[in-house]
Amino acid sequence: MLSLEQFRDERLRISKEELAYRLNISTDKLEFLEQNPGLIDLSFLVQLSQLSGYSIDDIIQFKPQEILLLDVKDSYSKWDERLSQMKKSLERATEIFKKPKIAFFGPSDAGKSTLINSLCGQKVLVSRWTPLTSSVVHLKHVADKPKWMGSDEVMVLQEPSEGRLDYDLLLDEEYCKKLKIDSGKLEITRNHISRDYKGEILSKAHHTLIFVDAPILKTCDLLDSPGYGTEVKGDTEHAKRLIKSMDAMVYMCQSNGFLNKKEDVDFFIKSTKQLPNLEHLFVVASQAQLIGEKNVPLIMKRAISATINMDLHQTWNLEKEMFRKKFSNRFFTYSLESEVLRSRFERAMTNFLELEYPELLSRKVQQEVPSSFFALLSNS
Ligand SMILES: Nc1nc2c(ncn2[C@@H]2O[C@H](COP(=O)(O)OP(=O)(O)OP(=O)(O)O)[C@@H](O)[C@H]2O)c(=O)[nH]1
Ligand SMILES: [Mg+2]
Repeated sequence: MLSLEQFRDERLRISKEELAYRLNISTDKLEFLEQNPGLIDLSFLVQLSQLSGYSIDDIIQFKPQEILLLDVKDSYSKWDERLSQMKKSLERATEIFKKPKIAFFGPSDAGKSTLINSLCGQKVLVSRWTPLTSSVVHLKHVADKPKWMGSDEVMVLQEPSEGRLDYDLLLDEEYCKKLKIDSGKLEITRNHISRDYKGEILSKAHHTLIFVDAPILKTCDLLDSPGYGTEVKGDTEHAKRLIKSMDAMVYMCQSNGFLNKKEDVDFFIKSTKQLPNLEHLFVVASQAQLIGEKNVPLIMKRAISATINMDLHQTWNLEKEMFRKKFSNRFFTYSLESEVLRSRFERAMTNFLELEYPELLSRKVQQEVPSSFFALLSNS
């Protein structure tokens, strides 16, 4: 049916009033005909044809323009979802992919600070006979230093008044500024991490962060602890606090008294139990030059049987024999003087840092972040 109104709008492109004027009829009449096209007569059509230049056929067969639609699929909303999934996966993977925190424990004078210095290839920590280290000292690679620390190399923190220090917030500006008691160049550590010659603790420091340019720190954080079992109760407390936050542990005890005191065995067992994985344990008989190479098997055998009797195998759900084998493999010696006495430890530590730990993390990422990026990126 003829749609006069659309014909006027789309073909003639003139207003109702103008067409009415040209047809010499009233606007009301035209409006009436537009609304009732069945009442349009032939003479009206002839008049309209003359006026518009369109044939009557054209006018009658006029079809209003349809509004077309190009049906395009929305390929963006699926990307919104994929990108937010990728963001979540990336956040989780970043959380998992953290360098291990390797904590050093052991009685005073075991040689913890000395070993950390030799792993770093520089004398970052003070070491000497008599109880020395007085706060947890946390070595991180210089590239990990947050910009807001400026040219400072060291940040000394107090424990929060409530709860424990949160290791995940150690580089957070607001968190650190609340707990900071000092910061500056490496020299300031003298005032905070060591006792004086009378054994007095000089500072309220609980945790001292030092940023050092040492290759090993690209693969891990190293945490020195005060020797436990000193007269100072705080020292043992520092050590206990650290145990809860570590990923791997180096337990050190002098070779000439290697795990032969009840106090050492007790501390060793308690702290070892916190480890998620037996392969993250290094038990080191230090200053092994004091006993000599030929006595190593003897002290190892004695230390292993002193510690293995305590049902430790249950901690890692291992059958007793398998546990004995794996556990015995975690015992090492160390000596500054003798390459033979330190090479097995150095190889195991290198292997742990270069291969074992990164592989463990990548397995964890694959388990916990199942939708791999490549699957998310594929266009299907
Ligand atoms: N000759 C020799 N001396 C060592 C070796 N390891 C440690 N020492 C010495 O043992 C003493 C104690 O070493 P530290 O590294 O201070 O011991 P620590 O375990 O950090 O002691 P605290 O901080 O008191 O808990 C220092 O005089 C070191 O030089 C070693 O392999 N060979
Ligand atoms: Mg020390």
